[in-house]
Amino acid sequence: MQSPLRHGKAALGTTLAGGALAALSQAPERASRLLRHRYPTVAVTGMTGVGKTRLADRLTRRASAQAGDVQDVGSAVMERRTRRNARLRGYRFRVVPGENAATRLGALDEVFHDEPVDGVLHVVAYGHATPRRTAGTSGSAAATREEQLAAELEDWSITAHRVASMAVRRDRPTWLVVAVTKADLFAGDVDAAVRYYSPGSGSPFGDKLDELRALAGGARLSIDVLPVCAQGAGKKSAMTDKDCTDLLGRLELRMAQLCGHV
Ligand SMILES: Nc1nc2c(ncn2[C@@H]2O[C@H](COP(=O)(O)OP(=O)(O)O)[C@@H](O)[C@H]2O)c(=O)[nH]1
Ligand SMILES: [Mg+2]
Repeated sequence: MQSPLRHGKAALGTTLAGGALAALSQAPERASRLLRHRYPTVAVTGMTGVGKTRLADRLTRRASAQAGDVQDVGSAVMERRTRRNARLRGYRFRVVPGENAATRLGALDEVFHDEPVDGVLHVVAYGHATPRRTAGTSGSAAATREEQLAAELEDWSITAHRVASMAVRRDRPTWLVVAVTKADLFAGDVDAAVRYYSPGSGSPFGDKLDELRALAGGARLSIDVLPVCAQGAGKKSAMTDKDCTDLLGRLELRMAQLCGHV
């Protein structure tokens, strides 16, 4: 072995360089951990027309298109929205395109596998999804509420599978919030709607959630079901603007708790 004294200078140089390199290579890792802590990523899932874009826009305080402007329903690209607050905390939302989009599978891969999100906001509308306007089709494509509920269930089966495999792969818990939106359209039925989407309720959707929890393991996955309304309640609605704002506030508070922001 060579004497450390004789090569003192060189050895010192190497140590310094090594230390600096190590610090540099750790920096992105640390920065991404900090970013994840302050700006957790949230996948916004759900079938086309349930109100994902509108809800993500409300949650990020982004001015949204006016009610009735449905050109965007069924957007084919993954929409990215970031919410920031004054304390440098917020969320990075990833709105996954609904079932008709060719880009859906890639988007699902991205949020549940390639860059796994911290939490999932799954949007449902109690059978009130707005039908997508398909070019070249005339007349109403209105599906019955039963058909819509069946479609929501089918859509959820696919997403639930992805959520389960993400949850079992990671060491920290995943959260899922089922956002039952468009509550203004069923203002008198909100409790029944929340029950329908709740684990242990015995409903078809509840059964799927029970399956998911069994697959993922209860401690790895938290599930909340919250009613919400992302659009000013109409004149005919039994729900006021204030009711909607309150519901949105409850959803925001719960998400902040789940992300450790409060
Ligand atoms: N009444 C009511 N309509 C809503 C609500 N949220 C969204 N919508 C409407 O539902 C349609 C679909 O919403 P959008 O966010 O584009 O759905 P997405 O396809 O899931 O992104 C749009 O016409 C919205 O104006 C809501 O809370 N209440
Ligand atoms: Mg959309």
